Amino acid sequence: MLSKIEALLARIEGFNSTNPAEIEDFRVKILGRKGELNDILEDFKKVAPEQKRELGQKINLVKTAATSRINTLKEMAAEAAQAPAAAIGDMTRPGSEDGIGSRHPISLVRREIVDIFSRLGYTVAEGPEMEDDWHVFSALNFPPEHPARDMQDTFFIEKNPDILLRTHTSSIQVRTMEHQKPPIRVICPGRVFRNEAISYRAHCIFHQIEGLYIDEGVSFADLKQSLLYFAKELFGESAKIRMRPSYFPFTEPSAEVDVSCNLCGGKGCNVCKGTGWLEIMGCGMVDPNVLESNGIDSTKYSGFAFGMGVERIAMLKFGVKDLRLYFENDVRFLHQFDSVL
Ligand code: 2U9
Repeated sequence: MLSKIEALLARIEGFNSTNPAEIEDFRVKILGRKGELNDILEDFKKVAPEQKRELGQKINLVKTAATSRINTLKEMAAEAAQAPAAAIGDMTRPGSEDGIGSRHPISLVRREIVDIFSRLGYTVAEGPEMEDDWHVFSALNFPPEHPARDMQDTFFIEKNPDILLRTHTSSIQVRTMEHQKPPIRVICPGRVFRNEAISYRAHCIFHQIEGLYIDEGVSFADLKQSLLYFAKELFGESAKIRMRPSYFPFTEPSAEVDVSCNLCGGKGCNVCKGTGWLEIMGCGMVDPNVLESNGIDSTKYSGFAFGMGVERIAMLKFGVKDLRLYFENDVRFLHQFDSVL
């Protein structure tokens, strides 16, 4: 009988539940009229008088333990039932905002630019950020003494001056020409790296989009018309462009492209510094030396190329005055572009 009492005590102490129905079942099973404690009390009647004192105390202990355990569990069950309501709190309060992210303004503008050129039949090409001298400089007609080849301007990989971080995405077009014959029509977005002091208008990392079109009979007029279409798509139907002569090692002739200032309609304001024009990109006819270096017959084929900085275009489109904002990931800045598709 002693072992029966001790086994019951162990079960009572080990019982655990916050389910009110389970606790009540347990109570009936142990303390109820036909419960296990009453079975023990029936047996107790038959116990020898000299054992009654010790066993009687043990039975009382079981009864107290069962009552106390059941009451404690009932209280815990009641508290658990209250908890969800307490956690919900005031149900009339407005809900909290879902923390959904938004596209970065650079991604938005890059996608818009890529989409415009896709409509003109360009396909997207990408390439490595870590490059070699050939793909970034030599294949693009950079003379040996060009300043971009200097440690001051380009990030070279230590111990190997042949390996560097690309300073423009033109290396992608060079790689395209390695495995594709003309006609070639590619648009190349990517990050580029230049050893520049960081300021409101310059950063050592920025995003470029370059394009290349090579075929028989491609002319400067094709270049002009393509870029006018691009400017109208990006800045609106009233946009005009103008070209100013420039110089790049990889194009001849070369030009800087300005778009009419969309803020003042060309009258002159503080954004366009009174000129009515905003510089948006560079361009030119691919230098025959570049075509030949890349295995393309320059007597048969000609082409044009252009390049633009995505941060600069995004600054003009969104009126952002400090380029560093694009790299700081301040959500107060980024959330301003939530509704821009
Ligand atoms: C090949 C041949 C020619 C790409 C070009 C530019 C003009 C240009 C700058 C604009 C602002 C870079 O982001 S920026 O600093 N780019 O002005 N880029 S033509 O010409 C190429 C590219 C590849 C094979």
